[in-house]
Formats: sequence, C-alpha cells, structure tokens
Amino acid sequence: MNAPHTASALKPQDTDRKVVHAACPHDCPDTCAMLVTVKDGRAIEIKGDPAMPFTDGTLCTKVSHYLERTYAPDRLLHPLKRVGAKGRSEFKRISWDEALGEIAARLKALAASDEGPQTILPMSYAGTMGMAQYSSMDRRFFHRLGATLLDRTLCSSAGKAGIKATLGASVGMDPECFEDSKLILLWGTNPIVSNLHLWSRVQEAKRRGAKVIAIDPYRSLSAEKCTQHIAPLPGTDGALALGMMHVLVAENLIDRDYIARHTLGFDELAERVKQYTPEWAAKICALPVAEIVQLARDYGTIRPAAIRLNYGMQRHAGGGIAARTIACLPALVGAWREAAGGVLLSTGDFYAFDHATLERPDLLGGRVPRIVNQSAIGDALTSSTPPIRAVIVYNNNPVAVCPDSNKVIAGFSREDLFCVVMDSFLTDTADYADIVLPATTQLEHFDVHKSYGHLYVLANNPAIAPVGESLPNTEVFRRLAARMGFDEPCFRDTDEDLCRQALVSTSPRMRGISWDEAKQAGWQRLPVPERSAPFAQGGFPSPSGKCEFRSDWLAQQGIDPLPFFNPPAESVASNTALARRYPLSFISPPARHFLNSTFANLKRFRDFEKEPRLEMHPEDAAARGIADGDAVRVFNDRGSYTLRAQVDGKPRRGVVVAPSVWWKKFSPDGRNANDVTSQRVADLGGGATFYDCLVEVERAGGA
Ligand SMILES: Nc1nc2c(c(=O)[nH]1)N[C@H]1C(S)=C(S)[C@@H](COP(=O)(O)OP(=O)(O)OC[C@H]3O[C@@H](n4cnc5c(=O)[nH]c(N)nc54)[C@H](O)[C@@H]3O)O[C@H]1N2
Ligand SMILES: Nc1nc2c(c(=O)[nH]1)N[C@H]1C(S)=C(S)[C@@H](COP(=O)(O)OP(=O)(O)OC[C@H]3O[C@@H](n4cnc5c(=O)[nH]c(N)nc54)[C@H](O)[C@@H]3O)O[C@H]1N2
Ligand code: SF4
Ligand SMILES: [Mo]
Repeated sequence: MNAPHTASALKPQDTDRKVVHAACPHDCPDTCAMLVTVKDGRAIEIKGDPAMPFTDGTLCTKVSHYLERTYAPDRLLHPLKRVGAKGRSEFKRISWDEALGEIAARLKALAASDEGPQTILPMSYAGTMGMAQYSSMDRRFFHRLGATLLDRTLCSSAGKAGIKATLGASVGMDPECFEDSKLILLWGTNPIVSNLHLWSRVQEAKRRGAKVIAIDPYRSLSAEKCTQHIAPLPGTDGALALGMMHVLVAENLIDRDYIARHTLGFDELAERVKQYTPEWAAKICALPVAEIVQLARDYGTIRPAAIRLNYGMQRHAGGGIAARTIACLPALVGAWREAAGGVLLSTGDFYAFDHATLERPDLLGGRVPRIVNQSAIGDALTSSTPPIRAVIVYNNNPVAVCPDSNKVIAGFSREDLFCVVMDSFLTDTADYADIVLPATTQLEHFDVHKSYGHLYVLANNPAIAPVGESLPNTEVFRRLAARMGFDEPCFRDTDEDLCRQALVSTSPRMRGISWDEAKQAGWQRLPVPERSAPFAQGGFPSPSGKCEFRSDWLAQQGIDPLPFFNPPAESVASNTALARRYPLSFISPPARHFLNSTFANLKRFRDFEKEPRLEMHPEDAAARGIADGDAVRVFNDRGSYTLRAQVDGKPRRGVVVAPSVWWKKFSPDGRNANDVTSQRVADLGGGATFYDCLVEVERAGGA
C-alpha cells in the first residue's frame, strides 16, 4: 500500500501537525478542494481550500463534518461473514485472508461453470467520484474476468445523451461566469442543496441586478430566493422550451447571424415550432399563457442569459429529449456569444482523462459480455438468463437508491446469490451480504478527480492511515486479482500509478496537467481560458461542429431528429387510467443534509433532517383529510411507505415531494421513496426515471 503523503504548509516548529491537500469525493458538481489537518496521525480539522477559486474556502454542512463520518462509532473495521438470514444483518468477524479466499473461490467456480463469468455482476456507482476508487482496478478485474457489464444509468445518462444530441458532448458554460449573467434560469435544480458554490455566484449576480428564475414544480429552498418561480407540471419542461421557441421565432427575438453561422437545421426547427404555441405549452405545463410568453421575451431580450440545467428535470421518461430541447435555446438567441451566457448541465467532457488505460477494456480479449442496466437491477437480479449468481457491490447502496425496492430486495434476498458488499458502513444493502469488506474513506486513500460542475483537476492525498482493517477498493481488487491468478502487470499498479495514468494524455484538453503538480497544490485548472465564451465562434463538439437543432445522431437511433415533446410515462395527462387510481406526481429529490444515501446513517445529519417527510399542497392534503404532521402512507402498484405529512404548499398542486434518500432501516416502516419509484428507463441513455411516478397518499392506518 502507498504511504500517506504530506503536502505543503508544514510549520517547522510543529512537526507532528501537517496539512494535507484532499478532494471531496462525493457525487456533487462542486468537487471541493479540501485541506485536512492531521496531528499525531489523527485528522483533527477539515476545511475548504481558500486558494481554489470555485471552492473559495467553504465546504457544505455535510462535508465540513466529514471527520465524524471517518471516525464514526459504527464504521466497519474488519471483514464480516453472514451468520443469519439474508437481510437480518447478522454477521461474525472474519480475517481478510478468509474473506478474500472465499470470494476468489466462489468467483473462480462461477467463471469455470457452464454458464461462465457472465453470472458475475459488479454493482457500483458514485459513492466516491475519484477515478482510482470509482473505475480503475475494479474495471480491470471484471474485464479480465469477463463478468457481466453494468450500464451505470442511475443519475445522468438521459440528460447527458440529450446534451450530446444538441451540443455534441457534456460541455457548456464555465460556472465561474454565472455572476456576470443578467438572466439566470435555474431549470430543475435546487443549488442551495445540491450545488452550493454555484448558488453563491447566482446570488452575486442577483445582487448585481440579475433576474433569477427557478423552473421547478416545487418551491425549493432555492426557488423561494429567486426573483420568480415558474412551476410547471413534472416532466413537461420540453413543452415549456418548445413554447418559448415558438414565441422567440414568431416575435423575431432570435440571433439570425449566430444561427446562420453556428447551427444546423434552423429552417426545419422554425417550421416545427409553429405548432407549439404558448397556448399549447400552457395546457401541457399547467401554466398561464402569459407566464410562458414573458419567460420567452425575457430570454430573448436580456443579456447575458445563462441556463443552469441540473439532473432533476431529466429523471422522467422524456428527460433526454427535454434536455436536448432546452439545450437548443442559447444558440437560438445567440446567448453563447457571451462568457456569462449559454447552458450548463455538466462540464465532464472538458476533461480527457485516460479511461482506457485505467479500465483496460482490452482485457476482455474479444469477449462481449451482456450489459445490465442499473436502473432495472431488480429485474436483472430476479429474471436474467443465465441468472446472476454473484454480485460485488461497492460505492453503491442499491437497496436504498435503486428504483422499485420490492424487486431489488427480492433479488438480494435470493439464497443462491453470492453477495459481497464493500462499504464503510453496514448499509441497507450490506444487510443482505454474504461477506462485508470494510472500505477506507477519502481521508485514507489516494485519488484523482474531475468535476462535472467546474473546470479543475483535483488530487486527493491520504491524510491518515486506514481506520481499522479497512482497505481502498483498488487494493481489494489488486488482492483478488492475485488470488484469481491474474498476472498482467496492470494488476500491480499502485494507487499513485493509477492517478498518474489518469492524467497522461496527448489531448490538448489536458495540456499542462500533471499528477505531480496537482498532488502538490491539490488542484489545477484545465487549460480553458478564464471568462471565455467557449462557443462564441461556434466550434461545438458535435459531428457538424454546430449546435444541432436537427440531430442525425438521433435519426440514426430511429428518434425524431428535431425537438419534440416527449411526455412523462406517469402523469394525469399521459396516463389517465393510472392517474384515476394514483393522481399525485411523486418527486424524491436530494435532502440537504444527505448525499444520496450517504450521511443518512449518521446521527448529526438525521437530526438535521428530523424524519422522512412528505411535502404537500394544502388542497391535496385537505382533499384526503390529511393535516400537517399526520403520518401518511404513499402507495401505488409497486409498493408503499410511511412518512410524516408536511403541508407547506411548496409543491404545486398535484405534486408531492419527499426529500431523500433515507436508509430504509432508519425509516418508520423500514421502507423509503424507492418502494414506489419505477424501473422504467428514459427516452435516451437508458436513464433512471425516479421522478416520473404517480402515487396516492392516505393517512397512515387508513383515511
Ligand atoms: N445535499 C445534497 N446535494 C447533492 C445530492 C444530495 O443527495 N444531497 N445529490 C447529488 C447528486 S448525485 C446529483 S445527481 C445532484 C442532483 O441534482 P438534481 O437532481 O438537479 O437535484 P436538485 O438540485 O435537488 O434539483 C432537483 C430539483 O428538480 C426538481 N424537479 C423534479 N422534477 C422536475 C421536472 O420535471 N421539471 C423541473 N423543472 N424540475 C423538476 C425537484 O423538485 C428539485 O427541486 O445533486 C448532488 N448534490
Ligand atoms: N428516490 C430517489 N432515488 C435516487 C435518487 C433520487 O433523487 N431519488 N437519486 C439517484 C442518484 S442521482 C444517484 S447519483 C444515486 C446514488 O446512489 P449511490 O451512488 O449508491 O450513492 P449513495 O447512496 O451515496 O451510496 C454510496 C455508497 O458508497 C459508499 N462509499 C463511498 N466511498 C466509498 C469507497 O471508497 N469505497 C467503497 N467500497 N464504498 C464507498 C458509501 O458509504 C455509500 O454507502 O441514487 C439515485 N437514487
Ligand atoms: S458535497 Fe459538494 S458542496 Fe459539499 S464539500 Fe463535497 S463537493 Fe463541496
Ligand atoms: Mo446523481
């Protein structure tokens, strides 16, 4: 294992104290640079790096208490083996030697069986976003093994594909320019909760006189602090954007010069949007016509105009096409001409990390394993042929976070499924494991990070030795590879080797970036000029180099190449039969003091969030005889769960909101939001559709 690295800021008189450059590992667009102070081998302070421009010295409430997570009393300290029934969380301590010996024996036997290695499924997601611990040695291991491939679609794949259709890749505005915008549309995003460091820039813009408009069916913490809040029905954002386009074209609020030079398919688009009148959009979105017309006029006249799209709006059946449609707006009005104009969903493709070297897909050696969609893991675990017989879970808590829990739990309850869970805590998923392996936290391992919400590379140096017997993911797969007899040299790369490999690139996008420099300073900015407008002169990363109103990439997939409205799968308008039984749209967005299901086991954060709660509109509550504070049951054909009604009028009528993701075992009836969400996937990218979900609500114990 690699020795902990000490960074700068050593005070000579204080040699037992050091400050280590680290990176926040969480699935959050802010990817903060952190400084960890260590004394006598123990981390004693964590704070945001004041030198890193985007972090600007602050961490969110969650991560400023990260030391409580690292040193939590319920931290897993050694490997465990199941002694009770699956799901009962009954384990005994075993040694690493015994644990790895048993895992290797089981995997070897499955790989050699008639059904072969495709019976083995890696199940990982974004518990850490560091490239070494997220996707390196693990991928090498499973590629060499020939295991089933996992399509990691839980979060962003619909929106990513939508942006790709229009712009060519996950690129957009530099978030550091938002403070110079005069109009900001926060479209399906609650940045106070999920993108704090962008919010400070949005507020600065507002102080300087910008108009900030939240577009969200829910009056979120951020929406209530905006200049204006527009609350369309969930899953209707595409219709809203089309109605805006109609007005922009009809009233000639468009930038014909920009369109002529830097876009593809305008004539067809102009013809197409004739049918999408504001009256049409108003009906679909359930908004006043005047509100849509005003929004379009603001967007067509105020400069610079920025759109912050986040992933909330794409967790719907039509989410991919909706993101694509919204991404057409800046080119129509020429908003890309200014650095503080354009759209931002993700900055991910400004980077060119060397994923092929990290993950080594060539180790498949020509084998083409099946692919399982993570958003339908319940079906995959209960009805695949050949069956999945072993699952290795890491960076992921699928029993809590994957949709349609009844099916997910049925899968994890299978006596014939060999299940390994690597985590720092006994999660809802770990309760079903045959073997649990203790994982290091970010303070205990090396890593290298990109961000999907800014333009810096970050290094994470270990601050302390691993707590208990915990090991980094990389080391577990290294040791397993040795036991499986995988003798390729890549299985002996150290974590620092991996970090270095990630950054070795001939791409101009990585010019000047190196592991050694990033490691010393903690961070490095990509070679993107500051305060520049990336697409002022066009040059989009699309096949045509233009912003594609018409996408041949979509046409090749049999999808309408022009923007259109793709309705939600579950809504009063799109599925009236279902809506007669389940008339309320159910949204379960991030809770402020959790990060997905991370932190939800720690007392401090559960105390902040108090208890699972369902925010409701007073009319929806009254119609069901529900009062503020009542215990209520949310249900549909997939399942049900119990929580506390909070009748605060923040969701629009017809919508209920349950901040998530709670651990089931800390919830009133051992269930959570994903007991009612569906495994249906979105129109693009196979993305999950968590917020496309109809339910009914009643007082618990009957009306
Ligand atoms: N504190 C905290 N921060 C987080 C997370 C967390 O769990 N907690 N999760 C992290 C992760 S993994 C991600 S992907 C990002 C998530 O980022 P997002 O998914 O963008 O989450 P939010 O910022 O909460 O914004 C979601 C908002 O979208 C709204 N919404 C839902 N459906 C629709 C719709 O159809 N149309 C529109 N216009 N709005 C809709 C919801 O009401 C909610 O207010 O945040 C990251 N940051
Ligand atoms: N109902 C509903 N469900 C949702 C969402 C929603 O908004 N509503 N959001 C969805 C979204 S956007 C996302 S991104 C997913 C997130 O789903 P996940 O990526 O599964 O995220 P977490 O729930 O935070 O669980 C991550 C787990 O990884 C562990 N972990 C962290 N670091 C390491 C490490 O270095 N090694 C190992 N072995 N383990 C580690 C943590 O302790 C934690 O238990 O959830 C999705 N599920
Ligand atoms: S969770 Fe987000 S805001 Fe909080 S410290 Fe990490 S990167 Fe920064
Ligand atoms: Mo996510």
